Amino acid sequence: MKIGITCYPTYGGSGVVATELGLELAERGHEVHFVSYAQPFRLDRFRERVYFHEVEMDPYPLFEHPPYSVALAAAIHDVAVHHELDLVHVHYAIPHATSAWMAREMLLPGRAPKVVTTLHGTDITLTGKHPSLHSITRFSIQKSDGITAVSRFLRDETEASFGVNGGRIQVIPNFIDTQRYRRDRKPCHRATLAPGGEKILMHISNFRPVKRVEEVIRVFAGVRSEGEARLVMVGDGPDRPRAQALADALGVADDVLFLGKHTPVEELLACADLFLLPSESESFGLAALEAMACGTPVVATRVGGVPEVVVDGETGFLHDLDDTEGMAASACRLLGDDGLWSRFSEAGQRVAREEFSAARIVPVYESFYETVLAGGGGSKTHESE
Ligand code: GMT
Repeated sequence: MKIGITCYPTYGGSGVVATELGLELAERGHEVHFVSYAQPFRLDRFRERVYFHEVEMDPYPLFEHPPYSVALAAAIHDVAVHHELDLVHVHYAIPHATSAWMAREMLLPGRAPKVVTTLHGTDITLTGKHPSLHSITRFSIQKSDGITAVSRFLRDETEASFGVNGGRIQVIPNFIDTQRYRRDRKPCHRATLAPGGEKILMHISNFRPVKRVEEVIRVFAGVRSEGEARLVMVGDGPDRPRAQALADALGVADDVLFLGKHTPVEELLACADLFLLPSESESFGLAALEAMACGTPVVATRVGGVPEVVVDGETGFLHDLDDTEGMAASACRLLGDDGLWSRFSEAGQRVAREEFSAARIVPVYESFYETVLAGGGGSKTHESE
């Protein structure tokens, strides 16, 4: 197949999944064309059958807000024509599903690629719900030839918030390359991250409010009050200064390392003892899956699709949103009991391997594409009017 992929190229789960999917599809013999405003950050070296098309934007002074959605539609259209794409797979509904719909409308039905939209999370739970975007988000999702969501939670949310028939949405969970994400990676950075042999807690995110990075610091302060430990914060975003200030205020700043954006994350996760994810909302929690694959147990909030990934009491512990003390207690329990920790670590690796490996999930996308190309996928031309 010839497949176009559009995603956000920046640090974030949907871009990671889109890029890894594209690379896996290319490995399996498909021709893959990424279309975005910048090179996706994990598209870091030459691969056979993989192409990148940058969306051109003319910074004309009249454009206080340059029309990216339209430029993207034109770029998808042009790539579809020149490379005879069979299908365009967009990740994150806004504005990608809208741009793909416009590109498809520009072509005659026989020459237009099918459009598959994967819903990732905040496009449904946050940004798409805003009154200014709700109707166009709904319309664009409905107009897709195929729709997937990364968890059952997100499928149900899409049905509830946008009135999209859940039967039209195929749940395809996120996946992981279990050859890359594993415990026994060398070299190990433990000695650098925790020179005194302390236990290592880790958090990775884009430090946006939904991730509650201050809660990460509070949970760590609870753990630190019980014994020696270090917290490694990976990523960057608007709440980083707040988290740093709180670490100072709680007297734990010397044991908190803010690394900033860092890839590959697997070499850090493989030497962590615990992963903290106290998000307010999380459609899936790819970072938790990455941690599990690296044998790092997870302490997280019981929100959204997280229970579909982290098995409570087996690969991690889940808590209510404001249960800071409970999360700290669970962390201490895991860190203080080597036998328990090993069981959780092994279970996490097994679940990642058996349920979320690329080898298992990528063929599900391929067969979904085939269904959509054969006219399935449940496209309803006028359903949204
Ligand atoms: O919120 C983020 O971290 C970024 C966002 C994205 O779209 O890039 O993440 C969402 O998609 C990820 C990949 O499917 C999921 O693992 C995250 O749970 C989801 N984030 C939220 O739902 C808040």
